[in-house]
Amino acid sequence: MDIRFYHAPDANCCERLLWILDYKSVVYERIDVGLGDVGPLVRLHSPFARVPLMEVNGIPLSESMAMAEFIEEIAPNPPLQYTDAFARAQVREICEAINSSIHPQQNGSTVKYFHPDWSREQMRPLRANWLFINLEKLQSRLWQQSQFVVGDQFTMADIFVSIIYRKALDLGRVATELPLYEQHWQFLMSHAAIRDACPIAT
Ligand SMILES: N[C@@H](CCC(=O)N[C@@H](CS)C(=O)NCC(=O)O)C(=O)O
Repeated sequence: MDIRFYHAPDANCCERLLWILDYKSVVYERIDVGLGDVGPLVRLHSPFARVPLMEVNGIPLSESMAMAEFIEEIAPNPPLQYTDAFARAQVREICEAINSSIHPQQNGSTVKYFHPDWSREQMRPLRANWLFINLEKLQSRLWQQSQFVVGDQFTMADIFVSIIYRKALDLGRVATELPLYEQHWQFLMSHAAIRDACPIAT
């Protein structure tokens, strides 16, 4: 299978996928594009001209959640999902909370739509605050059985959660404001196989 992955720096949706691809040692070609200017191919095949975009045997696939589930199906080992149907739904619940309920409102192009005169620098406090208040709300649903986000294994939910947490820090929040997320991040980084595949490992 021929996989090309269009990636932009600082794009947390891309970081989710890089982590998944590398954790599973999937072979792919990475193509770097700009976050502000994604280039003609991404503009043509991604309905909202956003990254990530994947091409599988030349056929485009957008949306990071769809890509994450596709990769899980073609490369099930090491797993980033459970076999039990309800546990799988719980993993998706958290991924979708990040992907659908938290991430879109702070996206650069969304904020630009409502504040066309703002520079990227001016957007940072609003974006950071949105992430902070929603991560605070989400945390009651996390780490209920172990230090992993759902159940007792590393799953794609750990990846979605920790990547968006690190975005909140990039935008100006500090680790002491979200101590449970920081603890989770440090826990993940203490596992070599997890850390080595992480595109933003510290
Ligand atoms: N729901 C989409 C979101 C994609 C998305 O928002 N990508 C961001 C980077 S994380 C982007 O391309 N932002 C540039 C823009 O909004 O124009 C997915 O999960 O792939």
